[in-house]
Amino acid sequence: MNELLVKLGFVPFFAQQLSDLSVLESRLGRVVSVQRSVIGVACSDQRRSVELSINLQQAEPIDRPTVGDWVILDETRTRIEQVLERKSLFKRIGSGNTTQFQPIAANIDVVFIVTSCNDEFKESRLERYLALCNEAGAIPVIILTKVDLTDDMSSYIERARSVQSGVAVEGVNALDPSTLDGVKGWIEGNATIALVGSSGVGKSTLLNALAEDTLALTGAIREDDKKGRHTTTHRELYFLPSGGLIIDVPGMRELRVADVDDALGHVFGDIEQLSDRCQFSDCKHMKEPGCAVLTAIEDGQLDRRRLDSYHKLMRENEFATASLAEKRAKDRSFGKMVKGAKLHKEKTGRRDAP
Ligand SMILES: Nc1nc2c(ncn2[C@@H]2O[C@H](COP(=O)(O)OP(=O)(O)O)[C@@H](O)[C@H]2O)c(=O)[nH]1
Ligand SMILES: [Mg+2]
Ligand SMILES: [Zn+2]
Repeated sequence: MNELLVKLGFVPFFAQQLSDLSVLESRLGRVVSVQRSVIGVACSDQRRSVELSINLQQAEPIDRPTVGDWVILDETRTRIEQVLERKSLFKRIGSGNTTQFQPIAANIDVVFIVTSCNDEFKESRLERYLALCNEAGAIPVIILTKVDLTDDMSSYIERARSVQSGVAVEGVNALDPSTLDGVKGWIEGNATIALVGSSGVGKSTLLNALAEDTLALTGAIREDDKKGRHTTTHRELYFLPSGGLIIDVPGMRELRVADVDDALGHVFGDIEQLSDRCQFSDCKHMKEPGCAVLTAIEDGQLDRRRLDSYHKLMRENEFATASLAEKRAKDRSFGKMVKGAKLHKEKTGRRDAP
């Protein structure tokens, strides 16, 4: 197989989807950047700036190409004709009132959930990211940056480990390359990694350190609230000289969950396990008698904060999943109506409703 495609992360999963192998030469590529309607695609012969085919322009947002996607270009090599089936996808619900999924990063193997050893650190944010990451089908690793700025690194590590049983945690000073061995261990072969986390936590700094080059701009955080400015404004896929690819995902202010039932069960495995011992099989762990989860809180075995976070994500998930289902049903009946109108027109030549 073409060496450059392999370096780009091409694996048999994608090769199997090709009916015509001649596309390998210059029509198959990986999306490395998306900026409005201009899409950067790395092919084995060169990097191209292309647009979407008319069909893809009209497709649902989730079906349009995103960073990390494998795509096939048209004959003229100016438009994306097809997006190959994804092996994993980090997605989110769009901001505002739109109940629609937006693809964030496709075909990723590992997600580095980046957070720092200061006031930015919040268990509940990590739990939210973990749910999305488990749902995406990628391995999560929590990266704790700015260990050089705390005297109490071990307590941050302990808190990070508590958000999901067995989750990997690596502490780094992103400004000191000698602290990155643990992180590098997660970048095997030509794996694709997505960097997610609030702005200012050091994602771009970490990327530059791993690449041993200034690939992405970095920005100072505000002293008063430790929040970052949005220095990185678009998503891009970068090559690491040592092998592997990294997608720098700019800080997302709003990160709602949806369709993460199983993932929540995984993140909150401790609560799900306790709930087997609740008196009622449909116990919501609010104030029911014989609730093993509430007893665990009373006994100091479980944090109240964690149960609150679980309830919050469950509610949010139920709400979003319900509105997604409603939207899908609406789209389906709209689709039927359009189809019906077309059929009617074909039969009668008239355009009035059936
Ligand atoms: N002391 C220290 N500063 C860091 C570390 N990681 C990042 N920074 C600083 O934090 C600021 C924000 O970093 P940046 O990479 O732009 O964050 P991003 O928004 O997540 O991409 C910059 O001033 C970095 O120099 C770290 O591990 N230790
Ligand atoms: Mg950045
Ligand atoms: Zn219960």
